[in-house]
Amino acid sequence: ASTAKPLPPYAAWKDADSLIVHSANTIETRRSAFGDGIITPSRQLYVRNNLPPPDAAILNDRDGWKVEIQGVKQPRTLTVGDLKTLGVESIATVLQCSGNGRGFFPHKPSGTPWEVGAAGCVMWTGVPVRTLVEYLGGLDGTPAFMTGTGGEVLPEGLDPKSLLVERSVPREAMQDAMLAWEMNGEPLSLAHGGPLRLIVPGYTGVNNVKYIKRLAFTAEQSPAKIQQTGYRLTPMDAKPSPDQPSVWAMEPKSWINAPGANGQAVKAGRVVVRGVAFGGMHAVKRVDVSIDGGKTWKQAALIGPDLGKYAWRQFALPVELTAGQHMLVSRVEDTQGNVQVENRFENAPGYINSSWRDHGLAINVS
Ligand code: MSS
Repeated sequence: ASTAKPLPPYAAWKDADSLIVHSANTIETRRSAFGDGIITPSRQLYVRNNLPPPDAAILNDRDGWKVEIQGVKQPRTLTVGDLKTLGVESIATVLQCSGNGRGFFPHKPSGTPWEVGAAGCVMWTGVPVRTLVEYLGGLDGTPAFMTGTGGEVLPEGLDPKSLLVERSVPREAMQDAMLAWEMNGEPLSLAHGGPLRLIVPGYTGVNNVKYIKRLAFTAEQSPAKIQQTGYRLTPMDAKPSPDQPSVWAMEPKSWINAPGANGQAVKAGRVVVRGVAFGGMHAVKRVDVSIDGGKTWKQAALIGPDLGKYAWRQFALPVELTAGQHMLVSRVEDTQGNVQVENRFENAPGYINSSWRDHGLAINVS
């Protein structure tokens, strides 16, 4: 459309046709652009930055990038080059913004009105945090949190705590966490946090700190605003406060991407309904699909490879569609018996919308 905003320079290499540019720091994948492959191609993956990304010059010497490790027996500053000598693993995770699905909240929370596209399934390569901690002599005591600090240069004259991207997650999350330097088989781009990024599998996007310059095991949560009052499940009529639950673990969620997303034409007859499903912290057990808005359900097949419990699964169900309006919905169940919620959990900032109703795909079959 003529009103479409251009991709910002740091993301100019992305596929504009697959993306909705809400702003220079919020770029969403179109529902019709997810495709049927399990890994979301980097050129189609959403972008969210709370601050403008650092200068691209930080990628000139990737192996020279420094990260300070604290809260271990032998605290040290290591370079990416050093990290590469310690170990390497790959893990596929769903990267999903805490506010994905915010656009379906009827009270129109402030923030980007993401629909389904602030999410993707990504392959990361780097060193496991537990390998790093072991190398540095183990944890110093039993700190409650793992805290990652983003490497953005903050403007002067403002309280750094009001801007700093620093997030704390419960210490247990270190078991599967990684410091990653590669994404989908390529050196990590600036848009996605290169040269080095913290990956916290199962946790929402904001906890996956880009351009990480410090990883600390801490007794307290970060004093940064983004931790203290930002990203909290604030009740509808309340003010954000540190005693409200922090946005951490993701919930079981699925949605349908085809046929008919973004107004694509659908002909009556046999079609294959396709979508993606994930459990958040646990593997997907099954996905059910309904073509009548949730009145009747049929179990879909999980297709494609299983890339582990933090990745999403693709699902497919062949159906016969008659001409007219149809509401396609899907519902996932994880291996622990947790079922995707029917209705969103109302909260003022519009986080963690996992409602299968909200994510229904209304199509017009001719
Ligand atoms: N990191 C940093 N350093 N900075 C910023 O800003 N953001 C967040 C994460 N990390 C940031 C970081 C968010 S918020 C998100 S989602 C994510 O990131 C995204 O990613 P990508 O790659 O897609 O862009 Mo919401 O929850």
